[in-house]
Parts: sequence; structure tokens; C-alpha cells
Amino acid sequence: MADSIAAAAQKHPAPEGLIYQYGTAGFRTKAEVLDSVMTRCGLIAALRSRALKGKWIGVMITASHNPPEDNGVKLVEPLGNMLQEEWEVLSTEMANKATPEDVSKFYHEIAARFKIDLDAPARVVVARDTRASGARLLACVLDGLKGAGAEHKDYGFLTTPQLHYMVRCLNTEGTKDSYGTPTEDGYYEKFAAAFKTALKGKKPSGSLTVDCANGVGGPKLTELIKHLPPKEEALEIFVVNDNVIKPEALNVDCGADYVKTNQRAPPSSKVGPNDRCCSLDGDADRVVFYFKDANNMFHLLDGDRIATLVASFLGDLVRQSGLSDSIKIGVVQTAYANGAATNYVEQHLKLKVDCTPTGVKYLHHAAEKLDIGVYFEANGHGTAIFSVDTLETIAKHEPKSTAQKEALEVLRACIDLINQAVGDALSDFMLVEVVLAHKSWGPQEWLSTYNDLPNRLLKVIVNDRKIFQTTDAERRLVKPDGIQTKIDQEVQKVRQGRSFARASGTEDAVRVYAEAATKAEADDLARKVAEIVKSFGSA
Ligand code: G16
Repeated sequence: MADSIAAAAQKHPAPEGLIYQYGTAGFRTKAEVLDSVMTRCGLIAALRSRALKGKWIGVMITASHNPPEDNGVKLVEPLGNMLQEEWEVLSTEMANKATPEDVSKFYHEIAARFKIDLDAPARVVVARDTRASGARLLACVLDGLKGAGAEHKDYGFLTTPQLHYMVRCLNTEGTKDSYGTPTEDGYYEKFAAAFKTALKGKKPSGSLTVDCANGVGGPKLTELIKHLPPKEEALEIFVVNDNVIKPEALNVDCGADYVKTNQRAPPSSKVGPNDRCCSLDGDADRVVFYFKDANNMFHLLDGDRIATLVASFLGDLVRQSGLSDSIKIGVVQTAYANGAATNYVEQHLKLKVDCTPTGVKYLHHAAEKLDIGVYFEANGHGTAIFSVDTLETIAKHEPKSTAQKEALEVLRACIDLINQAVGDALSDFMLVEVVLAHKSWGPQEWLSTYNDLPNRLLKVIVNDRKIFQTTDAERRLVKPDGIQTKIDQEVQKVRQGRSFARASGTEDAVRVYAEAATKAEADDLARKVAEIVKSFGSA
């Protein structure tokens, strides 16, 4: 019998001299060099499904916040989690095999190593964002799936969190843990209904303008709105930057990454003072809020702010429901979290903070160890997850008063509103609106909970970013030798200074973060650390 694995790999040969790596969020690089990687990811997805006795595995084709000419692929585990680390390593090895024969050999080696029955069913769900290269790369994935004899469902265009939702729904369908109906309508109905229940008749003040980064979030939000209560009863939403007909506009001068990095609204923004705005990224798995005050000053309400808002609200609900003795909340952040946010959580909310390396997979993993784990990266990626025991405690709890009953109802609705599979910009922004409506807060009240330390994020292009190796949840560099001492010397020169540098896992760059007592000091520190990185990176 002909070797269908080698044949699939043969159809999409690997370009010579390139090394691929399953990074922070899958493989991500220029779309033109990704064909072979896609086919091989199809093979890995099929193997992963077989290893899990035919459970559905997800393949999402997206490069999220990256520029339009990039693309990428992430694999999704049966409950909607990120791919297990051991399989990331296998994916990297598979992506770098030189010849079709090597690919086939490695495919069979994996099967032997994990005792995978190659006749077992393999089921894979695929979806993509709106990038121009998506259709071609999807065909490459499908060739891999066909070569491996896997069954597949193609959902066409979806946001990344919708794909995670589908995977979880398909794997829990018909069980007591059923997560929902695995259709787009099922997604909209579930989250829209939870939004309505969680609001409990409270109407958010004003409107919300949602910048969709000209990505897949635009059309999907438009669909979601059709399922939400009418604007007279709930929230008025204005959808902007939703042009997916022009793929070259994706993430350009708009979107969550633009707003967070530049600390300014998209230049096209036309909102008035104190109008709430939020920006999604290209695949709608992150969101940041912002507004301009009466003096036309821009204020960012980023992932740290969402985490503190959500943690304090869930804490209130747990207390008001009479559950504070049995449920503890914790917050998970990364080194990018503003020092003031960490302080606020520890000192004011009196909650435990864990710090992990960048990457949703790390935060999610740390949050899983908590009863309620609220995790957000400053860039707006995140969600809150509830342990199985906590869900059971909340489901079984008998309220002892009307006040407890009402709080419990909102808490239960929030559980449905929060996408438990992965951080989801659409679900997250609705959660924020619910909290603001319950607190009768506008953006100004939200902002006034604490004062961010001025900060600056820079990108430095170097010859080889892999030489920058970190420790202590990416807060310190261990390589190149001597670089951390130089950074420390600069940090000590400014008041409330903190800075770190780390290689990006999604772009060919080193990221530098700095914060300090004043904007000038933060900018200066970031610039100095960037210079240090540059000098070591060009050596
Ligand atoms: C991905 C990851 C995030 C991470 C971001 C930037 O986001 O899912 O966890 O914060 O990349 O990572 P890095 O600094 O390593 O480039 P996205 O929205 O691009 O998928």
C-alpha cells in the first residue's frame, strides 16, 4: 500500500533552511512558508486524536495580532485547552523533518512511542480567521488529515475562542458536562442568554464601541448582537473596524495590540468623552477597554484592569452568596502586569497573585489550581475558570436569604457567560459590561480604583532572539552573560523602576517592558534597556 503520510508531506515540501518552532501560541510566521507546517499539523492533530481515543482535536488557522502577511496554526485539546507541552515538542520536531520519508517515519515513531492504534478513529475540527492566506493553508491541513485518514469538520471562519468552544462542545455532547451546542448559533445563544441573565435587568450606561481589528471578530460580533437583548433593554453596541473584505487592513492602525502597545485609540476612532470603547485582536481572543476623558486624555483599561474588576466582582458575589468560607479566589498574571495592579490585588482585594511566563497556556494551568482562578495578561488575554468542586459547591448551595439568592443567580449566570474553554474577547467584554452595570460604574470609576505606574513596551529586532533566555517567570535574563547586570543598573537609577526583556514567541523580536514613577522615567528606562538588548543582540 502506498504511504499516504509521505504522499501528503510530498505535496507540501518543507522549504530549505528554515527552522520552525511551536511558540507562545502555535506556529506563527510569514504565511508563504507555512504550507508544509500546516500539513504536518494535520498529521499531528490526527495522532493526538487517536491517542485520546477519537476525541475531537481543534486546528485553528490564525496569526491573531500579527500583520496581515503572517499566518499560523494552533492545536486545541479536547476540553478547549491549549495543546499539551509534550505534543508541542512533537509538533516542532515534525515541522522540521526534512523529507516526506522522514515525516512518515516520525509519524509512525510517535504512534509506537505512545502506543497509538493507527486504526482508531481520528476526529479533527478546523476553522480559520479572515487572512487571505487562510484558504490555501486550510487545504494544506486537509491534505494532512486526509493522509492520516482523519474525519474532519470544517467550520469555515470562526474566532479562535469559538473554535475552542466547538471542540469542547463536541467532546462533551450528550454527557452531564455538556458545554453547549456545537454550532455558531449554539455559541451565540448560550452567551447571549447568560449575558441577559447576568444583567438581571440592570442596563449598562451609555454605549460600547467595539473595534474589531478588521478581523473575524467583526462579522461574528454582528451575529452575536442579533441574539442579544434589544439596545433599549440592555447594551447599545457600535461595531467599528469590521472590514474583512480587505484582508490587508487586518490589525493595521486598530485592534487590541495597537491600542495596548501605542497607548492610544485607533486613529479612526470618533467617540466622544467618557464613551466606553474596546478593541479586539485579529482572532478575537483578547480585548482591552479605553476611553477619552473630558480633556481628551486617553485612558487604557487593559487586561490587568479587567482582572481586578472581575476578581473583585466575583469576590463580592461569592461573599454575598454566603460562600466565602468554601471558595477562594486567586489572580494569575505575567511579568507584564503593572506593579500597581499587583499591589491592588494583594493589598486591597487581599487576594493571592501568581506570576507565570507569557502564554495563555501557563496562566490557565496556574489558574486551574485555584477554586476560582482569574487570569489575564496585560495585553487583554484571559478569563476566569472555576474548579470542578467549586462548580459543584455553587450549583448545590442553598441561599439563606433573598440577597443571597440574588447574588447566587448572578454568580451562576457569570459562570455561563465566561468562556471556560479559553479567554474570549466577546464573552469577556460582555462580562465587563455586566460588572459595570451592577456597580453602576462608568469607565472613570473603573479607572479610579488604582493608578497605573507609567509604563512602556518596546520591540527590538535582533539577529537571533533565541539567545535571550529568561528565568523567574521571564522577569530576569540568564543569557547572554552579563546582560541582566546591565539592566539592573539602569533599573536602579529610576524611582519605582522595573524592567525586563524577553524573546517574543509570536514575532521575530525581543520585547522590552519598563515601568517607573513617571512617564519620562518609564520611557527612558525602556529605551536604555532596549539599547542594551540591541548591543547584546547584534554581537
Ligand atoms: C499570543 C499568546 C498570548 C501572548 C501573545 C504575545 O497571543 O496567546 O498568551 O501574550 O501571543 O506573545 P509573545 O510576547 O510571546 O509574542 P495572540 O493574541 O497573538 O494569539
